[in-house]
Amino acid sequence: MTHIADNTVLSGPNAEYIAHLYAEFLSSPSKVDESWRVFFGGLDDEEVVLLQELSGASWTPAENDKSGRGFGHVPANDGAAVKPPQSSSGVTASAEDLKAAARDTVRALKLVRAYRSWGHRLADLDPLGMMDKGEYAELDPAYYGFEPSDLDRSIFINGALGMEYASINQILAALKQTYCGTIGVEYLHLSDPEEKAWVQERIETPRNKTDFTVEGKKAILERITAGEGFEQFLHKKYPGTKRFGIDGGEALIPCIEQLMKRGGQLGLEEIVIGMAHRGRLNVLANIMDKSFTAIFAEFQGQSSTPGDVLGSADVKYHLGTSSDRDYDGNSIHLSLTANPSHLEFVNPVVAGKVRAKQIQRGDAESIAVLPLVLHGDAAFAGQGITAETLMISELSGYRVGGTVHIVINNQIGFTTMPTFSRSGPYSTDVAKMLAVPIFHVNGDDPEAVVHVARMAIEFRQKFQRDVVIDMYCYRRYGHNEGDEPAFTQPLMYKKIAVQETTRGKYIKQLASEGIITEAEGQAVMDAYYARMEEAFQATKTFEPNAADFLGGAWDGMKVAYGDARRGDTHISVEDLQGIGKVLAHVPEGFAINKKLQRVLNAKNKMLETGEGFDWAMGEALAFGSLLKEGFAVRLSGQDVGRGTFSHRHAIWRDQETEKKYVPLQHISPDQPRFEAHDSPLSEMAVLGFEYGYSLADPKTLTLWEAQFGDFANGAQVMFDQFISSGESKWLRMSGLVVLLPHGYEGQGPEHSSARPERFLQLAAEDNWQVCNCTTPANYFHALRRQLHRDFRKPLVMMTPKSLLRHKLAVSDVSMFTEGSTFHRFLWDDDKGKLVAADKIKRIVLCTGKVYYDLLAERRLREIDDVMILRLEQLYPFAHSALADELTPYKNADVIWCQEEPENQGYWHFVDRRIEAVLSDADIKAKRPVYVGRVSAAAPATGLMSRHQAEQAKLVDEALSV
Ligand SMILES: Cc1ncc(C[n+]2csc(CCOP(=O)(O)OP(=O)(O)O)c2C)c(N)n1
Ligand SMILES: [Mg+2]
Repeated sequence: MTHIADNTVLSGPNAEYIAHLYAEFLSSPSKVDESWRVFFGGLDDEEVVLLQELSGASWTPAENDKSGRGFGHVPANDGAAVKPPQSSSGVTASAEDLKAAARDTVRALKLVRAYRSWGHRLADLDPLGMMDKGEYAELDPAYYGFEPSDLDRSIFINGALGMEYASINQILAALKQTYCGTIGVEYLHLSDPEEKAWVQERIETPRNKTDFTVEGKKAILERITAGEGFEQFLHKKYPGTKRFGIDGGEALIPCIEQLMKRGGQLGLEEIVIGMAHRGRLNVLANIMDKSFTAIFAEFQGQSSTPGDVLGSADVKYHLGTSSDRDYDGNSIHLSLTANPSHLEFVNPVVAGKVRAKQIQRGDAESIAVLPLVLHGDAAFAGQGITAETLMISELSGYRVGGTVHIVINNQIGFTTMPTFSRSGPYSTDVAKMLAVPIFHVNGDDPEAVVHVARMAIEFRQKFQRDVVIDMYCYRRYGHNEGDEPAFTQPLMYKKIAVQETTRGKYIKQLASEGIITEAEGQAVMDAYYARMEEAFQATKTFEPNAADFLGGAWDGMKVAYGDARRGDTHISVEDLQGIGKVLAHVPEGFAINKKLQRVLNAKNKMLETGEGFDWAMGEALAFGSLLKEGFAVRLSGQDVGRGTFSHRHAIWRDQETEKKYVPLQHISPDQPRFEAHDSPLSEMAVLGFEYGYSLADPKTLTLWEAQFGDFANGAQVMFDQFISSGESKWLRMSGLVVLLPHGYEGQGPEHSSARPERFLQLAAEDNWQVCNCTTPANYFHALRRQLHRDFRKPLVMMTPKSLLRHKLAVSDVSMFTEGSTFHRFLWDDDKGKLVAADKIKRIVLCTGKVYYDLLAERRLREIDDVMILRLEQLYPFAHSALADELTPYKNADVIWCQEEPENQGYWHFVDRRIEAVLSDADIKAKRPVYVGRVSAAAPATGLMSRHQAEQAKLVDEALSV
């Protein structure tokens, strides 16, 4: 290869000249001489692109460019033959020199690109030095044809890495510093050119390093000392007690500290943190400022909340809390979300909370409130909820302006090594789906960790997108501190046993830099220890503060009380008419769908006659009236805008333009938000998000609707671990409404049952409400009741399918207005036509749609001595009201009739409860008798004929005394 003495040979004009020749070559190869033809013909696609970039011209493909390489436009040359431009020294470069230079340049740039792509694979990420990095030919200059003798030659690289010219050796040094030090950056997968350029510039210019001031370095030391000191203190005082220590990953503490500090400078005011077990106590103490004394008291088995607080309490590494931190005058409010043991499931809950807080603050840019989620390496890679939560992060209904993720990558999951934990090289690979930067960093280089944290928060605040920090570290002890890790990882733990702590290493580094002496480093620890020792002594006289409960947005709320709990939920006739008009009004110029117009006509008829209000109208009136009263409404789930069963029509589409119109956004000029979001096809993340939203905002009616009720089991963890038990475990209320379409209508095993038995089995200690309403008005009151009481309880509502359009399942205007309210059970519609109470032979207790089947059949058979009573609310069970109701029917037998198989539905839940009611009511029947489908493995048959036969049989049995 030719050596080129004049290193300006491929400066701008020459590059442009070559590009020009190339364009000529493409339009007709014969336009350039043979040697150029050979040269150009030998370029691969990447080299062509590099050449194009090099010329600085923005070229558009010419018509005669058949190459598909986008290289057609010939730079203007006034038609004159193109001459090689002169170099700055006045020498005209020879064609051979130019070719050699061009070849050098494109190959050097290919090397640069390879490092940008793959350099992270050679980065020094593992503090234990055990990671197998592999070998990558593309990262070796020889791969591009550079011989050892070529390595010092100056090459034009057009500003890459901040250099115009550099030798391969210089280029390699810069690349290794930037991409293969203790930080590995994955960013070439970013699809937004501005974001990609920002990251590149941000890492390449300073060679991916911050030169910390002496103060900065001391602050980092102080924070890793806190991280280490806290764990060591607990290790000594409470040996063998589970704490899921951060030992080995102490750099987490300065990492979060930097996010807060830099974030505060960039407009951050609040952080909602979600995290796993690992390091949770340390974060509570060193980030959230939870008092050492309270933490130590918990280690001694005491509660850190006062004894009069109800609830089951939870283990110390799960509870939520909040606090305020101050940085250079920027105050940051922190709240740590309570989480269950189930790893990663807190992620969407955090996002939902953040969304609610952003709306409360009017933080439209998502600058003020940040979700910060910490993960374990195994959990992040393994749990599907990670992907689901990432997937919803950029959707308009669920955006929170980017989450900062920190993976505490201790290179192990319990006893499982990374090779068995994931298919890809990194535990963070799933995050690539978002095309956001991923910073891998060696946790034993705390300065690198802090540098990365700074870039991460800058990226998030600038672009409002997720960003991932993957902090490689190790786990000094077993999975918990009582475990023996050498059973399974003997070699790793031999290494860890002799591994000096991050803090120890950093003190040595600072000493070698002349910043502190080792003794001064120790003094930082001694001071921290003294504070903890003092706090430890104080546990003897520890009195817990008032529980962190019902503050802020929850001010004025109480622990639930009372029996009927109706709330004041009726509305005035004027309001009903006013809201109804808005719901049926088509704005000027809006091309309404013809079928929808018929639905609106029906609504108008309801308003005119005051009769026949259907389910959708009842719901819309509930939403509209709440909006009118100043409560926001947020509904999300699959296809909720139209409604799975085409009944809701909360969002209309202009038939010409597809423009959206949302009637409930036009209730009054100053109304709060009405949001209806068609969710992605996820149950878990979306339900978790809405639950989180409801935790942060008691003034918004927050609803999640399943497409069919049975799909709710795809979100089972949310029901079990959060919604049903959150208040008891963590003292966190939620007024979330869950709508679950349910009913036996011959649609087969998968679309009949919302599995009410599951929700009833979870019902205890007043944890939630489980309802199955049969009238639009009762549904209306149930929804409004969610906000018209001074406590919040989740509501799980079985909702109808065929009843959406059933002639009898309607309400009239009086059922919404003065004097109306929610009813926990509903009387027989034909009560007045039945025989006197003491002559009634049978009471059929039931819930839901089967009531209408029973009513129709009884009318057909003209039976007048069987009364049907509907339970509209299964839990809390209206024991005394039902006893009062049944008392007059002294001579009746009592059956429970359900459509569901005996092992499913409500029977096992109501059986003993009804028995107790009968005993209190002192009537002849001592026990209810079951009528319904026989026990079955699947919820329903897939055969219509069998379904109908079963249904007819159970109705017949229920009515045959
Ligand atoms: C969903 C779920 N499955 C299983 C477990 C049991 N478990 C607790 S910790 C753990 C290992 C987690 O590994 P990693 O995510 O790497 O975190 P680390 O403990 O290493 O910090 C497992 C499997 C759990 N908590 N949650
Ligand atoms: Mg791990």
